Amino acid sequence: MSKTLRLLLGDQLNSNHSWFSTVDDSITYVMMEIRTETDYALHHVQKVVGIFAAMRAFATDLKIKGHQVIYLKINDEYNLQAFDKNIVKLLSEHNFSRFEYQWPDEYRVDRLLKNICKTIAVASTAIDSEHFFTTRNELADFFEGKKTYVMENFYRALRKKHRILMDGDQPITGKWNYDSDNRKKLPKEHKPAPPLQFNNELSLLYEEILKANCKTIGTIDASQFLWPINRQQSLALLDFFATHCLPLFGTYQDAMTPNEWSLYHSRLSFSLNIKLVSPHEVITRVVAEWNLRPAEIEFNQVEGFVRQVIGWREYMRGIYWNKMPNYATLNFFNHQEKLPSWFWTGKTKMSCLKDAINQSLQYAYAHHIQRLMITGNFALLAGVHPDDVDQWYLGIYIDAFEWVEITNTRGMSQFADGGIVGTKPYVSSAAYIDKMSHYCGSCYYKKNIKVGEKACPFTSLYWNFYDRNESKLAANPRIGMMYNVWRKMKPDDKTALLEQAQYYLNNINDL
Ligand code: FAD
Ligand code: DLZ
Repeated sequence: MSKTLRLLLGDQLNSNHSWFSTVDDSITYVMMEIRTETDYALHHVQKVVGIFAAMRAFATDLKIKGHQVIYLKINDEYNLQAFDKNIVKLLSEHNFSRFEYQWPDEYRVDRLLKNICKTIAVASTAIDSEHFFTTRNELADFFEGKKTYVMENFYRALRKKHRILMDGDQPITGKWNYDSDNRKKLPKEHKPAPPLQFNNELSLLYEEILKANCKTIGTIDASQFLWPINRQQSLALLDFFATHCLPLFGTYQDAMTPNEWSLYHSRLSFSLNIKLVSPHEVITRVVAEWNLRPAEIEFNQVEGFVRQVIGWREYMRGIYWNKMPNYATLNFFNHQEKLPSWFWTGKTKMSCLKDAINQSLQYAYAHHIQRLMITGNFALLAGVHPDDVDQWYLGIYIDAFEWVEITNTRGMSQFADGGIVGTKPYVSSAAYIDKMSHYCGSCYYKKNIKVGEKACPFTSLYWNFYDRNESKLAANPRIGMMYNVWRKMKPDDKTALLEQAQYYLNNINDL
């Protein structure tokens, strides 16, 4: 009997994949916990534990269904700790005559697997992971010949193509995008529903990871691991989101407040990115909820969510496959600074950054506006090298995989791509942070003070950013207005702001 070895990666846990529709004794699946993957970034400990737990649960499930599975644990002595070494060894030891894999989501692994196939003596094939709405090249084809890649156009085309919230060729309500309704601050006394957390007992797995000496960041309560680690829990989280969070998702999508770490966000990104649920299932469930409760759930809530999943998520993936590997080298502003040391500890006097970083260390999660307008905003204003920024984001979040991390970080957040993903840099002074959050009231720094000991660093760094990048940004029509304000400022005020910014940049680790 000719035998086939099929590789499954840690983010390919799609139980609905056509591979699993029949049980075939000539096929063996291999899954491996390996050091090349635990070590390519300084991952959050919850990310490593979560992925290993989900991989193990998936392998067990496959075995229960009758599939043949080889599972290499991190401390197994015959584990050679790299995809290529383990595959070559397994092929020869078990006399496989074929090797198959699903197209990976990451460029590095894509190259690696293609190279393996060139060196092994057996036939090989790769197929789609059957997860996304779009193919790897769909965005490139859609924008062929265009100078800019406008996300909104791609999003509308996908809504039409997949008939989501549509009435024939038109959006069901007559309007495509409700973003302008989705920028409310959380009322002071408002208490969101507590997030659904799971109590997975993963202490033994955590001990194995400690024994393997994998270097990680962040904290964990492994006896009550809170993230979903299987399909059933992922579907429960989706259900929880649709029932309890969707009604206010859009309204408070951009809001930030201390001690509420996820507000009305879905926290589905981990389950989605490792493919325990599909974007199709997520959209279907959410649209069904809106159809059931149209009086309770305003349209801006559901449209806002759908836009994140079929708009931004698919768009970022398309940009990644269109622009890699060059994308990873882009540094439009030629930023060279190091990430402040407190990004790794949360020990800063700035209330917003302290909260966003500490919650990231505690939960391996921050919501989009915390990532974009707090940590990302600060890194950009401080002129941090995009490589450093990428390394931080690629490690710290449980949902961080390069295809969606780098496009958001280097692209949307750091504008290091010079405007492929975004039309302008996402920077702000204290005013925006105060408008959208409750951080400033309790901060050591004062939002209204521009210079002096208690001046909020965001404000002087903001003007310093515009001043030092004038030659690159002044012609951008979306920010011309800021340059008018800057030019009209009194020379003494400008000098004071720039001196204040320089002082902060010189003492960045002490802020
Ligand atoms: P919700 O707010 O509930 O949104 C629903 C879903 O929409 C998310 O689960 C996600 O799948 C999708 N989504 C929302 N925004 C985006 C976006 N900008 N790009 C792609 N998909 C989106 N997302 C990741 O999945 N992995 C990352 O490594 C990652 N890194 C980021 C780095 C930076 C600097 C920024 C600004 C954003 C990053 N994002 C990343 C996008 C976004 O912040 C997260 O998807 C979101 O916070 C995940 O939380 P959630 O599931 O509660 O999202
Ligand atoms: C992120 C990650 C980690 C930490 N560990 C593993 C692992 O041990 N084995 C594995 O197959 N996958 C792991 N992953 C996910 C991979 O890094 C991911 O599959 C690739 O980046 C492709 O997206």
